[in-house]
Amino acid sequence: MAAIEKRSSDDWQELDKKHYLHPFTDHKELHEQRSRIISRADGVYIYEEDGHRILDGMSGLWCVSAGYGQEELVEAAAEQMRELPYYNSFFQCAHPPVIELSKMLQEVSQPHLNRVFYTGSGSEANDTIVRMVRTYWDLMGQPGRHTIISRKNAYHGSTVAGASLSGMSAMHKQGGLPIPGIVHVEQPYWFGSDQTMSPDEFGIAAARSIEEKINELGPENVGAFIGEPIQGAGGVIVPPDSYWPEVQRICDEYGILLISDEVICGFGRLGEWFGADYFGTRPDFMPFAKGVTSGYLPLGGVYVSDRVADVLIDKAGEFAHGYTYSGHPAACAVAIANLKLIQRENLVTRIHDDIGPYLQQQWQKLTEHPIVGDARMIGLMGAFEIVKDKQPMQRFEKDLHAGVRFRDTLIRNGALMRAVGDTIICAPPFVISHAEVDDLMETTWKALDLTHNTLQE
Ligand code: PXG
Repeated sequence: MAAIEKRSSDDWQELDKKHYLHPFTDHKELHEQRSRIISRADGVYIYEEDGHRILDGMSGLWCVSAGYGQEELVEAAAEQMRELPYYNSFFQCAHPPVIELSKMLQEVSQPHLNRVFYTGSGSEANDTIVRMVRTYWDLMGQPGRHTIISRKNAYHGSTVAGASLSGMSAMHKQGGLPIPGIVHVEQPYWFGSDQTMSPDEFGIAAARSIEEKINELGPENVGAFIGEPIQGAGGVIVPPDSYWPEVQRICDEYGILLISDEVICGFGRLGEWFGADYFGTRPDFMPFAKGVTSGYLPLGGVYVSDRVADVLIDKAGEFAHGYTYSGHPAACAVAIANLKLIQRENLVTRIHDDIGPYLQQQWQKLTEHPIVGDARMIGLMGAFEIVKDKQPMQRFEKDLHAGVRFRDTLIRNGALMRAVGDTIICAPPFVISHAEVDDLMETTWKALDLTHNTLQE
């Protein structure tokens, strides 16, 4: 028997209004319009209740790497739920899926990342890290080192610690954040700067803002630096080449732990297994979520380096932290099936050598459009900037909502990307075909032309 009744779009929208509080949503605005009811999906396409087909250029919320309708992921969950739907790893217990997954995760990561702690989400992973960083330094006899440096416009989650690590002022205003001991420095967003420096000079300057903060606070008070290899939710901010090597140098010089937030970049998105591999950093922690299960079930976690894990294991006694769903067996089984699929189909190499370059080449051409000022794409993670003038660069007036206009036009024409202000971001499923890339780009050009026309009215 189906668990969910059949209802019309109107009925769903009405019930939604009455009973459902959405994440990151202005409900007044939502209720004046109507929610978009997505009722099924296959491959790279999602379908609205009325049958309208949309190419999902965001992989859900950056997570459906393997695409929709992968039977082996569905089967892995069903089989595991029949065998053992739930058991925990508290009180000296474990189960095969969580152990097997931990071994597989170690095999795809850098050699010093041998241990994994599980959570239900990326936010919980970052909460875990805040406690681990501070506990590590306590155990090392340096309890002053409780401050964690993050960046403006970063996104690290919505829990109290996750939102504090995030560098978004709108989030900090709600709920009295950030919590003490979390500070924010400059992001490496060259296009958003006054562009007086070369990108590489700007990258060094952005990294040096970390060093300045360390010296301002005193190195004995700083425990860690956290950054997304490429900032995702903030607008796919690709740092200049000079940035990450300089950040690594600073962390090494001051003995500060490096946290590479791999919730979006991890598991192949950039054509390498992790963003840290792409940029050549050696993190002490890697929070992950999303792509580990291709979003089919919720699972997150933290890779912990030997440097930190050895101390926690030897000296912490009981680390009093954990979740009911840490290492949920069905989620772990889906993650195992997902990693096997990515490996068998060589999806990471495919992004590196084939579909990545194919999309990147067409993406770059978008700068030939009169309202596109910059286009960037690494692996299958990209953005372009909608601008009024290119030289000197000038944005459209804010109240024209150029980004949202483009996004809505694009969706009406059958493809989906997200607007972060007038920055348009894109991260399609790894399985997207060449023909589907052509389809995505054709729809993008069409929506750009239509948006351009309405902006001139
Ligand atoms: N770190 C990073 C880098 C993320 O992108 C999280 C942590 C938190 O993960 P959870 O699983 O708790 O959501 C994220 C999540 C957007 C958007 O609009 C991005 C995320 C979540 C929701 C919306 O781009 N990223």
